Amino acid sequence: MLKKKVEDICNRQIEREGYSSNLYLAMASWAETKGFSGTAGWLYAQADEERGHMLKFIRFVNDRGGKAVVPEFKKPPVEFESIQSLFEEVLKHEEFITASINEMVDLTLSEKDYTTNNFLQWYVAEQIEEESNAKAILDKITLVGKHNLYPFDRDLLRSREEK
Ligand code: OFO
Repeated sequence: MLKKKVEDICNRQIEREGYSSNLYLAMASWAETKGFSGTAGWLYAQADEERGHMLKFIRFVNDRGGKAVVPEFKKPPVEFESIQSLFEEVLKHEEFITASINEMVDLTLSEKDYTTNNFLQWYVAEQIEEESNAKAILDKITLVGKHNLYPFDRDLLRSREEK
């Protein structure tokens, strides 16, 4: 049975993962309307992954005898300044999610909830990957230069097709 404190922080994370999904969906939609179909495809896939992360938390809370709450979500931004600033925002957001997961890990240790701690390890590993993906994309943008984003966008398109 989940302790109330742990249940509450899991519900907080359900909101954060769901917001991540909506944020990437908003970014995908913006990129699509600007003609960056590769970037949009990458972001649409990312939005699906984040929805998966939210569902995983919902199932976990309910399986452990808690009650997962589907929250209201804040509206994500509609406009983004540029492809570069969009990915800077992705990285910043993922760093925020990492800090949030780390805070949960701390709580499970102080509450001696080793089951939830074990469950969270999947997210710890996932965050390493997500931060490094965002950093790699930003490096690529620097390499191609802000004014020649066409090859970059094709590259992201290909990276999805290869998966
Ligand atoms: Fe990318 O954040 Fe979920 O975990």
